[in-house]
Amino acid sequence: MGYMMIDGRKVEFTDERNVLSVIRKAGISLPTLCYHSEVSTFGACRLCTVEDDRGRTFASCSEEPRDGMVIYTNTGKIKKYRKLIVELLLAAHCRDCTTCVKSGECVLQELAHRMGVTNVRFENTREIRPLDTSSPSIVRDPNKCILCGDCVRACEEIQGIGALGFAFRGTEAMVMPAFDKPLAETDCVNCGQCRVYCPTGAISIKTHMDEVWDALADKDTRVVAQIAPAVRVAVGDSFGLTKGRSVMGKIVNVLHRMGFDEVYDTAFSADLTVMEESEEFLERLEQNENLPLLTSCCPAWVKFVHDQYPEFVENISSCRSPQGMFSAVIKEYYRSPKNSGGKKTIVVSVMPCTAKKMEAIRPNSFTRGKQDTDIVITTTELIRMIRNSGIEFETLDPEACDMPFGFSSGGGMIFGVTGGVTEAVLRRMTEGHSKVELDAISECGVRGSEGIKEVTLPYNDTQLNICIVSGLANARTVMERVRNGEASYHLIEVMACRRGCIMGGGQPPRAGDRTKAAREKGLYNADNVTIIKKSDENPLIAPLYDGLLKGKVHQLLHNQES
Ligand code: HC1
Ligand code: SF4
Repeated sequence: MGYMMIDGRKVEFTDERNVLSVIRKAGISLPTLCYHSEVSTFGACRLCTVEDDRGRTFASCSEEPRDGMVIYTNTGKIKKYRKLIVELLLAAHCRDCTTCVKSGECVLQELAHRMGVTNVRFENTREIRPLDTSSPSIVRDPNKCILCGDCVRACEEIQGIGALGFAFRGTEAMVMPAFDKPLAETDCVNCGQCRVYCPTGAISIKTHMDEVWDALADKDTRVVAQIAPAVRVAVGDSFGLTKGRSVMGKIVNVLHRMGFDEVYDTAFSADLTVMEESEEFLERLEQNENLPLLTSCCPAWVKFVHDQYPEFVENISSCRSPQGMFSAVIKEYYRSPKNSGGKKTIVVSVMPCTAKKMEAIRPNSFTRGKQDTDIVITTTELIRMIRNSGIEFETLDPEACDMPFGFSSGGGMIFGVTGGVTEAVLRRMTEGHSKVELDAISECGVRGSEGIKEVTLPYNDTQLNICIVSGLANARTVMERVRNGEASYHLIEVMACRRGCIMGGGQPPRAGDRTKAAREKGLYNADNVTIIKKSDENPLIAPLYDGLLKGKVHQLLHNQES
């Protein structure tokens, strides 16, 4: 512990990793473009520069706090310096701000405003480069890149992929995939974390909002929505509502008003996933085959296994993800003329995830050779569509989902947070459903935001070893141990994004620790207030198996051989 003087006030520090963190703790929001507490410090943008009592200026992100330091954060010299940095960045940046997809959310735009940069004196001499639209999930616009390296470090350090890197030097420097390959031809898993970290419009979501509006405008089309668990806790704060609180009822209402014919909750099909995955898990345990079972809900993780650990492909659960199962069930239901009313059916899936756009077009997730999920939009696109519609979201009353698939258990809802799939599967595998039994599961180590969690618990006469992972760099650590025989598990749950889908690549970015915790709490609270917690006790599930799914379980709920 020590003390430093910041702008004339005494501030205590303990284990803060740099002066910048101490300054922020003191309630001063120093600007940064390249600093993120979860990745390594790059120190390139210099916007966090401060001055000490001897007139020395330095980047506060790269300096350790020392007892007795005297720091000034807003001297005239520093203000001028920061303004010049922003002006120079703007000079080398495409300035189509009014039409940029990131307009209103761009950190560079916000800083220009904050620093009072109203004029750029320098000409942009950088060559105009083509956009990379090869990925089904994200778009790279090199003309908007400010070389902060945030995407490079997110991809390398958090995801362990390294699909992006720096090329060339000096004024020629650029961020791009190796050999300037299109992103779709690299090991990119479409997770969108680079887009979450990118402060400008250089990496953005490949959007599909126009396709949804077109479908809604077509009178001969039935447009059905499914909404993923993690979406409901990441929309409210964009409309001034409490961070992290579930606004599922309002989302259902706004989609109905926009013209969706039916609105469903993907947590319903997460219940189906629990049924199928638990059965598959018990079968594999009994036959001692293809263990560890690797979860299959997260498409970025599934691609990661195919690309990096092909010898474990057989271990991946054959279950479709809840998105895939639901779309197949919806399409099957509306195939019957009685249900379709003579209209063609389009399924729109609202996801926190950019990789779900890739999953939707993966041929082994099709039914009878046809794509089931027609359009995937992310939470960010949903928010834009709500704004576009002009509907005052914050004033809407909640509405319930539609029938016949309108009820989900709490187990289905917690899929959106790391450990949720495992917890729901354990609930299914446990006989009772009393509070004592359910609390014992939630307290066995499945919950919490750590990137790697290990749980050991007795099941019949076996000790089950389960590993729960979020973040693909963590997944690599675990898979290396498994490959080398240093660790052995019966089940490995992986979500590619740290903390799970609540922090997916399609969620509104710039979520700080408070937002992350609030989203997590929001999903657990949604579970808390649901009477039925176990997927197998969802009253709509048994009739579905006895009816629409009869004889078609494999065809509709499992991936086809590819
Ligand atoms: Fe997820 Fe899933 S939890 S993958 O994180 O299994 O995207 O929310 O919809 O499909 O249910 C995402 C979230 C989501 C699926 C479910
Ligand atoms: Fe890397 Fe994910 Fe971005 Fe692809 S989408 S470049 S894997 S961070």
